[in-house]
Amino acid sequence: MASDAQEQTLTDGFNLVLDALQLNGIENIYGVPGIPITDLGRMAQARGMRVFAFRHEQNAGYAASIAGYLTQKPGVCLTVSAPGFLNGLNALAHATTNCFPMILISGSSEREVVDLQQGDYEEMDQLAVAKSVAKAAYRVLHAQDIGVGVARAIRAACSGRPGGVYLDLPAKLFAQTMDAAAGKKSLIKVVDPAPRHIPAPEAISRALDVLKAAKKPLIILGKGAAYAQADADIRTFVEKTGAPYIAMSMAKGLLPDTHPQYAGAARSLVLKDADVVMLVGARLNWLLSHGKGKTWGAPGTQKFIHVDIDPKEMDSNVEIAAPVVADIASTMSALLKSMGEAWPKAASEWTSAVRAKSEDNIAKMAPRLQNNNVPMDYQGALGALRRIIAAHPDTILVNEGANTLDFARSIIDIFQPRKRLDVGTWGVMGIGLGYSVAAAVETGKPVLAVVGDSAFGFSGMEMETVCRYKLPVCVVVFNNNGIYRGTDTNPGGEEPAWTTFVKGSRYELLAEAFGGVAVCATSPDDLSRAVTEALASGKPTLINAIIDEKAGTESGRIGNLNPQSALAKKK
Ligand code: OXT
Ligand code: ADP
Ligand code: MG
Repeated sequence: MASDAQEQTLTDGFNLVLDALQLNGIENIYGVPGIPITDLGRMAQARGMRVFAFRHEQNAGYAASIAGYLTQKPGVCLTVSAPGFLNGLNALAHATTNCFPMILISGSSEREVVDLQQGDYEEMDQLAVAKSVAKAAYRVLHAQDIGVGVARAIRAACSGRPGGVYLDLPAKLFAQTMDAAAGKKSLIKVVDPAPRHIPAPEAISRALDVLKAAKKPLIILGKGAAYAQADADIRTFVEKTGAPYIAMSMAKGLLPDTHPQYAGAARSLVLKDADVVMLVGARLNWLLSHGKGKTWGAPGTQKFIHVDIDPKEMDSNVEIAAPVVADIASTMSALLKSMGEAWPKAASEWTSAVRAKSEDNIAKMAPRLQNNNVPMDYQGALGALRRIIAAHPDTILVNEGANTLDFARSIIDIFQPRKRLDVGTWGVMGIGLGYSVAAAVETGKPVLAVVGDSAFGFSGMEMETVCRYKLPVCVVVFNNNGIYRGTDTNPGGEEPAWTTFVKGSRYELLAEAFGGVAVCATSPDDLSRAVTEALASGKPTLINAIIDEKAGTESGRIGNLNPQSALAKKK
């Protein structure tokens, strides 16, 4: 047996992992316990770290991913081996795809047994599986390498284009011991985890030349711009150009959506008619129709300026006349410096035409947002929520669904940066409750989650998590009895159509089950009252909002992506 003196000088894998995280300012962990990581969570809690246990790793992973987006520090998700790891992997892929810094730490089984495929408990070569969806993936086999492993994971997650990193920690590692002083020395505090990428002066002057020559400039802000936290400079830059701008969904609120230059309500017009388009932290992917086709102007009539930290993004879909490969914060300050005091504002012919179109669309929409119809339509229900967000602009809106997503995006104005969190690049259902938990934890702000009834089903059990941690989260389920609509019938028999759910489902009872506030809202007035109360009380609340089951459309605003709409066009 070791003497007391000897024991005091030893440390172990458990402690070194936690030491390494804390040394780098990571104090929150999202996960699900089990072999071999249960004690890691217990020890983290004993140190005063915050460990949020979920009911499913996918939701813990989404929480970690959005924690990374909101804080610029990697969000950490902790899972058990094989099945837990795989449940978390979806979120890791999501983080990589959306450029959010995240680390998925999974316990794993014994290397010797796994590699010989001898059937270990939860046997899987997790590192190999993770590699294809992670920005980087590492495995640590020795206690003395934990510091390096964690440091590399942090640097990989945060630097350049952020993304999801996998860190594989085999069970044996946690129990390894080593001299405590040597262990301490082996840890690394990552210096400057996201080094600035300063734009080249010629890239800045090229971009400004293109911008200056524009007759009809347009700025598109994406979630990379929101992530960059260069809010004041972005606003100053946009205002200095006088150009119309649109915000991709999670960039809404970088400048308030009520800003006179905001052209969200003239989206089609500006994408088609602009002669110079400046992308800031937004990719020309499917969400922007790849920068070509009928959404855009005729080929060759539009020039692109693209600010992005990843050089591979340039020319990925169309020619980029002025690439600025750099970080957005450095780019904005360089642009502002070079623009000087007397930068010409965008021509008023263009800005007035855009403004007129926006005002026209906004005026057309306005009366529908006032309706108090029962059953509710999307406009009536979201009109009520729009007024609440306008009155409480620091509320974080989490939004998923199809119609519930698409209507909310255009109806609910956002007033502050990083206050709208949604399905992101993959249009994924299931982010709702995970995002809500992390948004509340990381920011301390109230959260309003507006989710379709299908979307809610992917993470609904986390209502227990919300109630357990007593988080100020109000979930509104837009209950239209199904995916897109509740009216489908099965063309081939008696069983329910595969897009429909039990009619009249009582989603609110899930809150009641866990001691939260449960409300069924049948009118916009009801909904308004219930949400106002929830935000005022900060109590976990679930509101079942009854939406007309006929009100939605197939796939919301992206029905054109269904193969049958291509078939219909051919016929
Ligand atoms: O300019 P024009 O005239 O074009 O008009 C535009 C704006 O100018 C105008 N506008 C305004 N007018 C007035 N006032 C204001 N303030 C204003 N603002 C804007 O409005 C229009 C539209 O503007 P918008 O929205 O900016 O522009 P547009 O053209 O829509 O933009 C294009 C896009 C592509 C950028 C945009 O549409 C977009 O961001 N779309 C994202 C779509 C998306 O990601 N959808 C989610 C996926 S759908 C599907 O896959 C679903 N699934 C399958 C599934 C998924 N996804 N995941 C997993 C893990 N498994 C399965 C499922 C299961 S959805 C789904 C469930 C759905 O059912 P639910 O019950 O949850 O939801 P319900 O549908 O409600 O029942
Ligand atoms: P959206 O969906 O809002 O259009 P995307 O996720 O497509 O946004 O694009 C975000 C882009 O922002 C990515 O290409 C990413 O490389 C870039 N990005 C993220 N952070 C920064 C940063 N700090 N500086 C520059 N570019 C960034
Ligand atoms: Mg629905």
